[in-house]
Amino acid sequence: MTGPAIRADYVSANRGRVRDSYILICPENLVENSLPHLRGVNAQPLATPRALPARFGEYLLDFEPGAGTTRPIGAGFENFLYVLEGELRVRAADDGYPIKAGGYLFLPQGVEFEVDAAGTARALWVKRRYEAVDGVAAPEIVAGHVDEVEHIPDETIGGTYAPLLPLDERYDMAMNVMRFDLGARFTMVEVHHQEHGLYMLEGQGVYYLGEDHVEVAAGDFVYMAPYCPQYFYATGSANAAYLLYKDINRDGF
Ligand code: UGY
Ligand code: MN
Repeated sequence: MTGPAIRADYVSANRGRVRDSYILICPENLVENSLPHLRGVNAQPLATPRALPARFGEYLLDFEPGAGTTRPIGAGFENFLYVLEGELRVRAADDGYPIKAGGYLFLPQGVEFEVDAAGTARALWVKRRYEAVDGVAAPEIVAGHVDEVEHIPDETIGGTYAPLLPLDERYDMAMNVMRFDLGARFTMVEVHHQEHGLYMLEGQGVYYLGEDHVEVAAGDFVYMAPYCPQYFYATGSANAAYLLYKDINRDGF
């Protein structure tokens, strides 16, 4: 006897979770949201300082055709944009940056930006306050595309990582695309003082977070607080990939 399929609107089908050391938000958990000076953009917060101890913001931006900023935004923060679908046109520091899917732009604190989309587009926006250090130079604007970045094998994750930003000490944040062949797995459980914002780009897997095993799939977002034990293995029938924010090169004070 076969019963009816489990409906996504059944409460028991919810996968979203809030725990002491992590938060999982799935596409079906997202609620429409708007932000000042972004017209025609559904700007859904994934992480903000309201979530556990997060020191950064990460937002999923859905642009209607012709949508965009009504004035420059991003003042007082360093900002990072990664295009998931469609194309964005960004203007910053007297330059224009057309960004297609897989493309990205990092703007150091002090550089505001305007953005619009001719067609529908989807992007991630990460922002945080820059932690300046005496004797360390300020970071510079970085524009690129994930396909032009070297994918470096990393035994500890059983996959590869592509650093979208330079990893030197001018930068206090890393944005890495991590790729995993089907069946790949970490070779250690990480516990570290840095926090993560993880957006699943492709495939699926099981994430060990805190003391839980949690299934994750493309479109899911995970916030990992400092010291959250973490371990990933790729499951399903295709390779997996995620975009990972990490605070780096600073001592935690
Ligand atoms: O660099 C990292 O901390 C990374 N390996 N963590 C992760 O993918 N959860
Ligand atoms: Mn980690």
